Amino acid sequence: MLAKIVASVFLFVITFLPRLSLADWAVNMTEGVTDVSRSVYSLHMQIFWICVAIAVVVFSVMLWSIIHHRKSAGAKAAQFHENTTIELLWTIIPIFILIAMAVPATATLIDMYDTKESDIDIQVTGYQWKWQYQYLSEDLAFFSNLATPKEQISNLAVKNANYLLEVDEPLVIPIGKKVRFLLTSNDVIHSWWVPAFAVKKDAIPGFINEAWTQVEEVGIYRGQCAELCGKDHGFMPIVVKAVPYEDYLVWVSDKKTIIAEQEAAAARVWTMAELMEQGEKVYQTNCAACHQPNGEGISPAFPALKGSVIATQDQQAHIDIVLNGKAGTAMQAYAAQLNAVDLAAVITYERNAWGNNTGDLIAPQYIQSLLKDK
Ligand code: HEC
Ligand SMILES: [Cu+2]
Repeated sequence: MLAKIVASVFLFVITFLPRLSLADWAVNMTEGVTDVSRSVYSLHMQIFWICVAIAVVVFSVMLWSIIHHRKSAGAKAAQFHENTTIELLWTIIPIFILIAMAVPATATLIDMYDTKESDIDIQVTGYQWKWQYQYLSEDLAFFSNLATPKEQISNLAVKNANYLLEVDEPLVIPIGKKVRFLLTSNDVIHSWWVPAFAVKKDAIPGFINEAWTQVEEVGIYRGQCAELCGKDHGFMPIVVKAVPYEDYLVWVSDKKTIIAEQEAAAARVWTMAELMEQGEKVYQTNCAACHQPNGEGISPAFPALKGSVIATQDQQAHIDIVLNGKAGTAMQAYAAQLNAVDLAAVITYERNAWGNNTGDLIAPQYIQSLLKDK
């Protein structure tokens, strides 16, 4: 019997040994890079060791009792009811243990909830399936989309080191400043989770939740949506770039210039080839998750655009659904998400890709006039 147990334990260890020896194989939480994340970590370790101590005491007493008072050794059960001393002990000791755990836990929670006196406020909005970041005092807003190429997702190419944890536009924040996040959602419940900051907060439509962080070290920190939010829940990662404050200021002004230039580009004349090229990019980033890269959709949830009535005939209906979405469906209003050039490009693309050879060119200037009327 004993030999058998030893053998199976040995087998178990042998099976898992190669995994244990992997350099980056870690089971514990990350310590993170903020005061809060470190206190969360040490709280976790404190409580973990309290649990270990309790387990050692309880199981030792149990094992000792099982072995020394077994029936085969002639043990007779003591027959008694009520023992005030024991009952007091097993009530009072756990109370002290609980208090010892509650005091540091409450202190950490109060700290996490203290969003007062922030230096920078950023509204984070969850969308199916991307994040929008709005710098409230800067009049600056943009979307952050998954950047992992489709070929890697479908196992047609070698996966990057940061597979599914990379985005086109990371959130940029300065180190040494208190950054407050106001979290909400445009559609379903998402959750914004960056383990290195110990920030994990639900983004709920119609509500604003608050969280904050103050990062000390320059670096790139990665996270994920932590609330099952539909088909591409696993494809809306979070990337935060923490940079020195001066670099942050430069980034803000550069970013604003780029956005202004992109908006100004709507005024010029765009050729079919330019719009198709830009449109394909916009489509793959924003639309392909539902309508699929080949425009065939996923029946019955997401309609095909290849050969669809709207995408091949009624131009106004096409523009309308892309700009305004369709209430009560997963089709979002893109007027608030994309600029005039990208909207015109993606509509032109849909009307001419996959054999939708309408030859229609939607001018960015026209879309811009529609956006202005809103
Ligand atoms: C989250 C999923 C999703 C994404 C992303 C999405 N759509 Fe849609 N789209 C839908 C759904 C669902 C419908 C069907 C709405 C309905 O019930 O009529 C639809 C309908 C459409 C239609 C009408 C098709 C027809 O023939 O009825 C067009 C055109 C369209 N979408 C374009 C776009 C464009 C352009 C983008 C990207 C900028 C996009 N969609 C992104 C889900 C999505
Ligand atoms: Cu989500």
